[in-house]
Amino acid sequence: MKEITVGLIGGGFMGKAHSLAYSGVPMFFWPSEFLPVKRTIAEATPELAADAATRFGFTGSTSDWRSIVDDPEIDVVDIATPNNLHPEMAIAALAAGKHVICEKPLAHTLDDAARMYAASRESGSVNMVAFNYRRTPAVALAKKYIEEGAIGEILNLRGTYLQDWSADPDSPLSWRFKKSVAGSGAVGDILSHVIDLAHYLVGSISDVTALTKTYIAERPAQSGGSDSLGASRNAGAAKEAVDVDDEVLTMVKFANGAVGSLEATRNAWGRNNFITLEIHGTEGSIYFNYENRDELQVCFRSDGDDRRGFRTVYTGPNHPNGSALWPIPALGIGYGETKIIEAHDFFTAIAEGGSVRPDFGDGYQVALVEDAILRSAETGAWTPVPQLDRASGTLQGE
Ligand code: NAI
Ligand code: SOE
Repeated sequence: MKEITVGLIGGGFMGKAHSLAYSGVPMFFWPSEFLPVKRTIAEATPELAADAATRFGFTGSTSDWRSIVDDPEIDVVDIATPNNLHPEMAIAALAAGKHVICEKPLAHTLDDAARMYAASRESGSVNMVAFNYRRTPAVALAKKYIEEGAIGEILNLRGTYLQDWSADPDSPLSWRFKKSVAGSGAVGDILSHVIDLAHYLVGSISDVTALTKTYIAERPAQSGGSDSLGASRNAGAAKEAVDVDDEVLTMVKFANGAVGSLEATRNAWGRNNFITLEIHGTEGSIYFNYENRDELQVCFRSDGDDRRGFRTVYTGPNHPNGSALWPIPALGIGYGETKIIEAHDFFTAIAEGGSVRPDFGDGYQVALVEDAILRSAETGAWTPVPQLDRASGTLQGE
Protein backbone atom coordinates (compact mmCIF):
# COMPACT_ATOMS: atom_id res chain seq x y z
CA MET A 1 0.00 0.00 0.00
CA LYS A 2 1.25 3.46 -0.92
CA GLU A 3 1.80 5.88 1.94
CA ILE A 4 0.91 9.48 1.05
CA THR A 5 2.64 11.87 3.42
CA VAL A 6 1.05 15.16 4.43
CA GLY A 7 2.46 18.46 5.58
CA LEU A 8 -0.29 20.65 7.00
CA ILE A 9 0.08 24.43 7.37
CA GLY A 10 -2.24 25.98 9.97
CA GLY A 11 -3.51 24.31 13.13
CA GLY A 12 -6.72 26.24 13.78
CA PHE A 13 -10.31 25.24 12.99
CA MET A 14 -9.46 23.80 9.56
CA GLY A 15 -6.20 22.29 10.77
CA LYS A 16 -8.31 20.28 13.18
CA ALA A 17 -10.91 19.33 10.56
CA HIS A 18 -8.29 18.21 8.03
CA SER A 19 -6.29 16.26 10.62
CA LEU A 20 -9.43 14.44 11.68
CA ALA A 21 -10.17 13.69 8.02
CA TYR A 22 -6.72 12.14 7.46
CA SER A 23 -7.31 9.78 10.36
CA GLY A 24 -10.86 9.11 9.22
CA VAL A 25 -10.12 8.20 5.59
CA PRO A 26 -8.86 4.63 6.26
CA MET A 27 -11.56 4.09 8.91
CA PHE A 28 -14.32 4.69 6.40
CA PHE A 29 -12.72 3.89 3.04
CA TRP A 30 -11.21 0.43 3.40
CA PRO A 31 -9.63 -1.58 1.83
CA SER A 32 -7.59 1.13 0.18
CA GLU A 33 -4.64 1.46 -2.17
CA PHE A 34 -3.21 4.33 -0.10
CA LEU A 35 -2.71 5.40 3.49
CA PRO A 36 -2.51 9.07 4.52
CA VAL A 37 0.42 9.70 6.88
CA LYS A 38 0.49 12.88 8.99
CA ARG A 39 4.16 13.91 8.76
CA THR A 40 4.62 17.59 9.73
CA ILE A 41 2.40 20.45 10.86
CA ALA A 42 3.37 24.13 10.66
CA GLU A 43 2.03 26.81 12.96
CA ALA A 44 2.87 30.44 13.63
CA THR A 45 5.28 29.66 16.51
CA PRO A 46 7.31 26.56 17.50
CA GLU A 47 5.16 26.18 20.64
CA LEU A 48 1.88 26.28 18.72
CA ALA A 49 3.30 23.88 16.14
CA ALA A 50 4.50 21.37 18.76
CA ASP A 51 1.16 21.57 20.53
CA ALA A 52 -0.73 21.00 17.27
CA ALA A 53 1.49 18.05 16.34
CA THR A 54 0.71 16.33 19.64
CA ARG A 55 -2.97 17.04 19.44
CA PHE A 56 -3.54 16.27 15.78
CA GLY A 57 -1.16 13.31 15.47
CA PHE A 58 1.71 14.64 13.35
CA THR A 59 5.21 13.23 13.76
CA GLY A 60 6.94 16.57 13.30
CA SER A 61 6.29 20.27 13.80
CA THR A 62 7.74 23.52 12.52
CA SER A 63 7.17 27.26 12.60
CA ASP A 64 8.62 27.56 9.07
CA TRP A 65 6.11 26.39 6.48
CA ARG A 66 8.82 26.46 3.80
CA SER A 67 10.50 23.48 5.46
CA ILE A 68 7.36 21.49 4.61
CA VAL A 69 7.49 22.62 0.99
CA ASP A 70 11.22 21.74 0.84
CA ASP A 71 10.86 18.33 2.50
CA PRO A 72 11.36 15.60 -0.15
CA GLU A 73 9.56 13.13 2.13
CA ILE A 74 6.29 15.09 1.89
CA ASP A 75 3.85 14.39 -0.96
CA VAL A 76 0.93 16.68 -0.04
CA VAL A 77 0.88 20.27 1.19
CA ASP A 78 -2.38 21.17 2.90
CA ILE A 79 -2.99 24.91 3.34
CA ALA A 80 -5.33 25.80 6.21
CA THR A 81 -4.15 29.32 7.05
CA PRO A 82 -5.87 32.69 6.70
CA ASN A 83 -6.64 33.59 3.08
CA ASN A 84 -3.79 36.02 2.31
CA LEU A 85 -1.23 33.29 3.02
CA HIS A 86 -2.70 30.83 0.52
CA PRO A 87 -1.07 32.21 -2.69
CA GLU A 88 2.59 32.19 -1.64
CA MET A 89 2.27 28.81 0.05
CA ALA A 90 0.35 27.14 -2.78
CA ILE A 91 2.55 28.51 -5.56
CA ALA A 92 5.73 27.44 -3.72
CA ALA A 93 4.29 23.98 -3.03
CA LEU A 94 3.18 23.45 -6.64
CA ALA A 95 6.60 24.61 -7.89
CA ALA A 96 8.18 22.02 -5.58
CA GLY A 97 6.04 19.30 -7.19
CA LYS A 98 3.71 18.79 -4.23
CA HIS A 99 0.05 17.90 -4.51
CA VAL A 100 -1.89 20.77 -2.92
CA ILE A 101 -5.20 21.02 -1.14
CA CYS A 102 -6.00 24.62 -0.22
CA GLU A 103 -8.80 25.99 1.88
CA LYS A 104 -11.37 28.34 0.39
CA PRO A 105 -11.52 31.04 -0.78
CA LEU A 106 -8.62 30.27 -3.10
CA ALA A 107 -7.02 33.66 -2.40
CA HIS A 108 -7.76 37.08 -0.96
CA THR A 109 -7.46 38.86 -4.32
CA LEU A 110 -8.52 37.96 -7.85
CA ASP A 111 -4.98 38.47 -9.17
CA ASP A 112 -3.65 36.00 -6.62
CA ALA A 113 -6.34 33.47 -7.50
CA ALA A 114 -5.28 33.84 -11.17
CA ARG A 115 -1.64 33.27 -10.23
CA MET A 116 -2.54 30.18 -8.23
CA TYR A 117 -4.56 28.80 -11.14
CA ALA A 118 -1.65 29.45 -13.53
CA ALA A 119 0.73 27.66 -11.15
CA SER A 120 -1.65 24.70 -10.98
CA ARG A 121 -1.67 24.45 -14.78
CA GLU A 122 2.12 24.53 -14.94
CA SER A 123 2.50 21.77 -12.39
CA GLY A 124 1.55 18.18 -12.99
CA SER A 125 0.23 17.92 -9.44
CA VAL A 126 -3.24 17.22 -8.14
CA ASN A 127 -4.82 20.39 -6.78
CA MET A 128 -8.06 20.92 -4.90
CA VAL A 129 -9.88 23.83 -3.28
CA ALA A 130 -11.72 22.77 -0.15
CA PHE A 131 -15.35 23.57 -0.93
CA ASN A 132 -16.39 20.56 1.13
CA TYR A 133 -20.15 21.20 1.24
CA ARG A 134 -20.33 19.65 -2.24
CA ARG A 135 -19.43 16.38 -0.55
CA THR A 136 -22.51 16.37 1.71
CA PRO A 137 -24.44 13.27 0.59
CA ALA A 138 -27.73 15.20 0.38
CA VAL A 139 -26.11 17.78 -1.91
CA ALA A 140 -24.63 15.03 -4.07
CA LEU A 141 -28.09 13.43 -4.19
CA ALA A 142 -29.54 16.76 -5.37
CA LYS A 143 -27.00 16.72 -8.18
CA LYS A 144 -28.01 13.18 -9.08
CA TYR A 145 -31.69 14.16 -9.28
CA ILE A 146 -30.78 17.13 -11.48
CA GLU A 147 -28.51 15.12 -13.79
CA GLU A 148 -31.17 12.42 -14.16
CA GLY A 149 -33.67 15.11 -15.22
CA ALA A 150 -35.95 14.37 -12.25
CA ILE A 151 -36.86 18.04 -11.81
CA GLY A 152 -36.67 18.86 -15.52
CA GLU A 153 -35.08 22.01 -16.85
CA ILE A 154 -33.71 24.16 -14.03
CA LEU A 155 -35.54 27.47 -13.74
CA ASN A 156 -33.93 28.99 -10.67
CA LEU A 157 -31.81 28.53 -7.57
CA ARG A 158 -32.25 30.39 -4.30
CA GLY A 159 -29.19 30.02 -2.11
CA THR A 160 -28.45 31.39 1.34
CA TYR A 161 -25.64 31.19 3.87
CA LEU A 162 -26.72 32.79 7.15
CA GLN A 163 -24.70 32.84 10.36
CA ASP A 164 -24.72 34.85 13.58
CA TRP A 165 -21.27 34.34 15.06
CA SER A 166 -20.23 37.94 14.38
CA ALA A 167 -23.55 39.67 15.08
CA ASP A 168 -22.31 40.85 18.49
CA PRO A 169 -20.32 44.11 18.10
CA ASP A 170 -18.03 42.96 20.94
CA SER A 171 -16.85 39.86 19.12
CA PRO A 172 -13.24 40.62 18.18
CA LEU A 173 -11.84 41.95 14.95
CA SER A 174 -10.10 38.75 13.86
CA TRP A 175 -8.40 38.25 10.50
CA ARG A 176 -11.83 37.61 8.92
CA PHE A 177 -12.64 41.36 9.24
CA LYS A 178 -9.46 42.63 7.57
CA LYS A 179 -9.55 43.14 3.81
CA SER A 180 -5.75 42.81 3.60
CA VAL A 181 -6.01 39.29 5.05
CA ALA A 182 -9.45 37.97 4.16
CA GLY A 183 -10.01 39.86 0.88
CA SER A 184 -13.69 40.39 1.61
CA GLY A 185 -16.21 39.58 4.34
CA ALA A 186 -19.29 37.43 3.91
CA VAL A 187 -18.63 37.38 0.14
CA GLY A 188 -15.38 35.38 0.21
CA ASP A 189 -15.90 33.69 3.56
CA ILE A 190 -19.32 32.14 3.11
CA LEU A 191 -21.02 33.25 -0.13
CA SER A 192 -18.09 31.56 -1.88
CA HIS A 193 -19.49 28.21 -0.69
CA VAL A 194 -22.92 29.02 -2.14
CA ILE A 195 -21.36 30.12 -5.43
CA ASP A 196 -19.48 26.82 -5.59
CA LEU A 197 -22.68 24.90 -4.84
CA ALA A 198 -24.56 26.88 -7.50
CA HIS A 199 -21.84 26.09 -10.06
CA TYR A 200 -21.91 22.42 -9.04
CA LEU A 201 -25.69 22.03 -9.21
CA VAL A 202 -26.82 24.47 -11.91
CA GLY A 203 -23.79 25.63 -13.93
CA SER A 204 -21.75 28.76 -14.60
CA ILE A 205 -22.95 32.10 -13.28
CA SER A 206 -22.72 34.56 -16.17
CA ASP A 207 -24.01 37.88 -14.71
CA VAL A 208 -24.57 39.32 -11.26
CA THR A 209 -26.06 42.33 -9.55
CA ALA A 210 -25.34 42.82 -5.89
CA LEU A 211 -25.35 44.96 -2.81
CA THR A 212 -23.21 44.62 0.26
CA LYS A 213 -23.58 46.07 3.72
CA THR A 214 -21.27 46.52 6.71
CA TYR A 215 -23.39 46.79 9.86
CA ILE A 216 -20.64 46.90 12.48
CA ALA A 217 -18.05 49.45 11.38
CA GLU A 218 -15.54 48.80 14.17
CA ARG A 219 -14.77 45.98 16.57
CA PRO A 220 -12.42 45.38 19.51
CA ALA A 221 -8.98 44.63 18.08
CA GLN A 222 -7.46 41.15 18.09
CA SER A 223 -3.85 40.84 17.03
CA GLY A 224 -2.92 37.46 15.57
CA GLY A 225 -4.13 34.10 16.75
CA SER A 226 -6.93 31.85 15.61
CA ASP A 227 -10.36 33.30 14.93
CA SER A 228 -12.63 32.30 17.83
CA LEU A 229 -15.67 32.77 15.54
CA GLY A 230 -17.62 34.71 18.15
CA ALA A 231 -16.85 32.35 21.03
CA SER A 232 -14.90 35.12 22.78
CA ARG A 233 -15.82 38.73 23.56
CA ASN A 234 -13.27 41.50 23.81
CA ALA A 235 -15.41 44.43 24.96
CA GLY A 236 -12.64 46.42 26.72
CA ALA A 237 -10.09 46.44 23.90
CA ALA A 238 -9.40 49.41 21.64
CA LYS A 239 -11.50 49.31 18.50
CA GLU A 240 -10.33 49.06 14.92
CA ALA A 241 -12.22 49.70 11.68
CA VAL A 242 -13.83 46.80 9.81
CA ASP A 243 -13.17 47.17 6.06
CA VAL A 244 -15.12 44.18 4.72
CA ASP A 245 -18.81 43.40 4.19
CA ASP A 246 -21.03 41.77 6.83
CA GLU A 247 -23.80 40.91 4.36
CA VAL A 248 -24.23 40.41 0.62
CA LEU A 249 -27.38 40.06 -1.49
CA THR A 250 -27.23 39.16 -5.17
CA MET A 251 -29.34 38.27 -8.14
CA VAL A 252 -27.62 36.08 -10.70
CA LYS A 253 -28.08 34.77 -14.23
CA PHE A 254 -26.67 31.39 -15.22
CA ALA A 255 -25.16 30.74 -18.65
CA ASN A 256 -27.82 28.06 -19.26
CA GLY A 257 -30.69 30.54 -18.84
CA ALA A 258 -31.61 29.79 -15.23
CA VAL A 259 -31.80 32.66 -12.76
CA GLY A 260 -31.25 32.89 -9.03
CA SER A 261 -30.56 34.78 -5.87
CA LEU A 262 -27.65 34.16 -3.54
CA GLU A 263 -27.22 35.81 -0.17
CA ALA A 264 -24.98 35.60 2.85
CA THR A 265 -24.68 37.27 6.21
CA ARG A 266 -22.80 36.70 9.45
CA ASN A 267 -25.28 38.90 11.37
CA ALA A 268 -28.45 36.79 11.37
CA TRP A 269 -29.25 36.01 15.03
CA GLY A 270 -30.49 32.45 15.36
CA ARG A 271 -28.94 31.22 12.12
CA ASN A 272 -25.82 29.13 12.63
CA ASN A 273 -24.69 27.34 9.50
CA PHE A 274 -27.87 28.02 7.57
CA ILE A 275 -26.88 27.02 4.04
CA THR A 276 -30.06 26.57 2.05
CA LEU A 277 -30.56 25.67 -1.58
CA GLU A 278 -33.99 25.72 -3.17
CA ILE A 279 -34.04 24.72 -6.80
CA HIS A 280 -37.13 24.81 -8.98
CA GLY A 281 -37.34 22.96 -12.29
CA THR A 282 -40.05 22.40 -14.86
CA GLU A 283 -40.77 18.95 -13.34
CA GLY A 284 -40.20 19.47 -9.63
CA SER A 285 -38.28 21.13 -6.82
CA ILE A 286 -35.45 20.35 -4.42
CA TYR A 287 -34.77 21.92 -1.01
CA PHE A 288 -31.67 21.45 1.17
CA ASN A 289 -30.84 23.03 4.53
CA TYR A 290 -27.41 22.26 6.00
CA GLU A 291 -28.78 22.60 9.53
CA ASN A 292 -30.69 19.37 8.70
CA ARG A 293 -27.96 18.05 6.46
CA ASP A 294 -29.05 14.40 6.34
CA GLU A 295 -32.28 15.42 4.65
CA LEU A 296 -33.17 16.32 1.09
CA GLN A 297 -36.68 17.60 0.43
CA VAL A 298 -38.05 16.75 -3.01
CA CYS A 299 -41.34 17.45 -4.78
CA PHE A 300 -42.32 16.22 -8.23
CA ARG A 301 -44.91 17.51 -10.68
CA SER A 302 -45.70 13.90 -11.56
CA ASP A 303 -46.87 13.19 -8.00
CA GLY A 304 -50.41 14.19 -8.96
CA ASP A 305 -52.52 17.16 -7.91
CA ASP A 306 -54.02 15.50 -4.82
CA ARG A 307 -50.73 14.42 -3.20
CA ARG A 308 -48.08 16.80 -4.41
CA GLY A 309 -45.82 18.22 -1.72
CA PHE A 310 -42.29 18.07 -0.42
CA ARG A 311 -41.20 14.75 1.02
CA THR A 312 -38.01 13.98 2.92
CA VAL A 313 -35.30 11.62 1.76
CA TYR A 314 -32.90 10.76 4.63
CA THR A 315 -29.47 10.22 3.15
CA GLY A 316 -27.27 7.31 4.09
CA PRO A 317 -25.58 4.28 2.61
CA ASN A 318 -27.79 4.23 -0.49
CA HIS A 319 -26.79 7.69 -1.61
CA PRO A 320 -23.81 9.28 -3.36
CA ASN A 321 -20.91 9.81 -0.93
CA GLY A 322 -22.86 7.90 1.74
CA SER A 323 -21.96 4.28 1.08
CA ALA A 324 -18.66 4.37 3.01
CA LEU A 325 -20.07 6.23 6.01
CA TRP A 326 -22.63 4.82 8.43
CA PRO A 327 -24.80 1.70 7.86
CA ILE A 328 -28.24 3.24 8.44
CA PRO A 329 -29.76 6.46 7.01
CA ALA A 330 -30.34 9.36 9.44
CA LEU A 331 -27.69 8.27 11.97
CA GLY A 332 -26.21 11.68 11.34
CA ILE A 333 -23.68 12.76 8.74
CA GLY A 334 -21.65 15.69 10.01
CA TYR A 335 -19.21 18.35 8.92
CA GLY A 336 -16.30 16.00 9.67
CA GLU A 337 -17.63 13.43 7.23
CA THR A 338 -17.67 15.99 4.38
CA LYS A 339 -13.98 16.59 5.07
CA ILE A 340 -13.25 12.84 5.17
CA ILE A 341 -14.96 12.37 1.78
CA GLU A 342 -13.09 15.40 0.41
CA ALA A 343 -9.74 14.01 1.62
CA HIS A 344 -10.56 10.57 0.25
CA ASP A 345 -11.36 11.97 -3.21
CA PHE A 346 -8.17 14.07 -3.18
CA PHE A 347 -5.97 11.10 -2.20
CA THR A 348 -7.68 8.84 -4.73
CA ALA A 349 -6.78 11.29 -7.50
CA ILE A 350 -3.16 11.25 -6.30
CA ALA A 351 -3.01 7.46 -6.04
CA GLU A 352 -4.60 6.95 -9.45
CA GLY A 353 -2.74 9.75 -11.22
CA GLY A 354 -6.00 11.55 -11.95
CA SER A 355 -7.62 14.83 -11.02
CA VAL A 356 -10.35 15.98 -8.66
CA ARG A 357 -12.95 18.75 -8.55
CA PRO A 358 -13.32 21.41 -7.32
CA ASP A 359 -9.76 22.27 -8.36
CA PHE A 360 -7.90 25.58 -8.54
CA GLY A 361 -9.72 26.35 -11.82
CA ASP A 362 -13.05 26.01 -10.01
CA GLY A 363 -11.72 28.15 -7.16
CA TYR A 364 -10.61 30.79 -9.66
CA GLN A 365 -14.06 30.80 -11.31
CA VAL A 366 -15.66 31.35 -7.88
CA ALA A 367 -13.19 34.23 -7.35
CA LEU A 368 -14.27 35.73 -10.69
CA VAL A 369 -17.90 35.68 -9.50
CA GLU A 370 -16.92 37.19 -6.12
CA ASP A 371 -15.03 39.96 -7.91
CA ALA A 372 -18.00 40.72 -10.19
CA ILE A 373 -20.26 40.82 -7.10
CA LEU A 374 -17.99 43.29 -5.31
CA ARG A 375 -17.76 45.46 -8.46
CA SER A 376 -21.53 45.37 -8.90
CA ALA A 377 -22.00 46.38 -5.27
CA GLU A 378 -19.89 49.48 -6.03
CA THR A 379 -21.61 50.46 -9.28
CA GLY A 380 -25.11 49.10 -8.77
CA ALA A 381 -24.98 47.68 -12.31
CA TRP A 382 -25.53 44.20 -13.70
CA THR A 383 -22.00 42.91 -14.19
CA PRO A 384 -20.88 40.12 -16.51
CA VAL A 385 -18.61 37.43 -15.06
CA PRO A 386 -15.57 36.50 -17.19
CA GLN A 387 -15.60 32.78 -17.85
CA LEU A 388 -12.55 30.57 -17.52
CA ASP A 389 -11.94 28.38 -20.55
CA ARG A 390 -10.38 25.38 -18.85
CA ALA A 391 -8.92 24.01 -22.11
CA SER A 392 -6.82 27.09 -22.92
CA GLY A 393 -6.59 28.54 -19.42
CA THR A 394 -7.74 31.94 -20.72
CA LEU A 395 -10.68 34.14 -19.76
CA GLN A 396 -13.59 34.69 -22.13
CA GLY A 397 -15.75 37.80 -21.98
CA GLU A 398 -13.35 40.20 -20.30
P1 NAI B 1 -8.10 29.85 12.25
O1 NAI B 1 -7.93 31.29 12.61
O2 NAI B 1 -8.88 28.97 13.16
O3 NAI B 1 -6.71 29.11 12.05
C1 NAI B 1 -5.69 29.63 11.22
C2 NAI B 1 -4.37 29.16 11.81
O4 NAI B 1 -3.31 29.51 10.93
C3 NAI B 1 -4.08 29.82 13.16
O5 NAI B 1 -3.95 28.81 14.15
C4 NAI B 1 -2.79 30.56 12.91
O6 NAI B 1 -1.93 30.61 14.04
C5 NAI B 1 -2.20 29.78 11.75
N1 NAI B 1 -1.18 30.53 11.02
C6 NAI B 1 -1.17 31.85 10.74
N2 NAI B 1 -0.04 32.17 10.08
C7 NAI B 1 0.65 31.02 9.92
C8 NAI B 1 1.91 30.70 9.31
N3 NAI B 1 2.66 31.63 8.69
N4 NAI B 1 2.32 29.42 9.34
C9 NAI B 1 1.56 28.47 9.93
N5 NAI B 1 0.38 28.71 10.53
C10 NAI B 1 -0.07 29.98 10.53
O7 NAI B 1 -8.71 29.85 10.79
P2 NAI B 1 -9.59 28.71 10.11
O8 NAI B 1 -11.01 28.90 10.48
O9 NAI B 1 -8.96 27.40 10.32
O10 NAI B 1 -9.46 29.14 8.57
C11 NAI B 1 -8.33 28.79 7.80
C12 NAI B 1 -8.74 28.74 6.32
O11 NAI B 1 -9.77 27.79 6.18
C13 NAI B 1 -9.31 30.06 5.79
O12 NAI B 1 -8.90 30.22 4.47
C14 NAI B 1 -10.81 29.87 5.88
O13 NAI B 1 -11.53 30.63 4.92
C15 NAI B 1 -10.95 28.39 5.60
N6 NAI B 1 -12.11 27.75 6.24
C16 NAI B 1 -12.85 26.89 5.50
C17 NAI B 1 -13.92 26.22 6.04
C18 NAI B 1 -14.71 25.28 5.19
O14 NAI B 1 -15.84 24.95 5.56
N7 NAI B 1 -14.18 24.77 4.10
C19 NAI B 1 -14.29 26.40 7.45
C20 NAI B 1 -13.43 27.34 8.15
C21 NAI B 1 -12.39 27.98 7.55
C1 SOE C 1 -16.93 31.32 9.33
O1 SOE C 1 -17.87 32.06 8.63
C2 SOE C 1 -16.78 29.92 8.74
O2 SOE C 1 -15.85 29.22 9.54
C3 SOE C 1 -16.28 29.95 7.29
O3 SOE C 1 -14.97 30.46 7.20
C4 SOE C 1 -16.35 28.56 6.68
O4 SOE C 1 -15.95 28.57 5.34
C5 SOE C 1 -17.75 28.00 6.85
O5 SOE C 1 -17.88 26.76 6.28
C6 SOE C 1 -18.12 27.94 8.32
O6 SOE C 1 -18.05 29.26 8.83
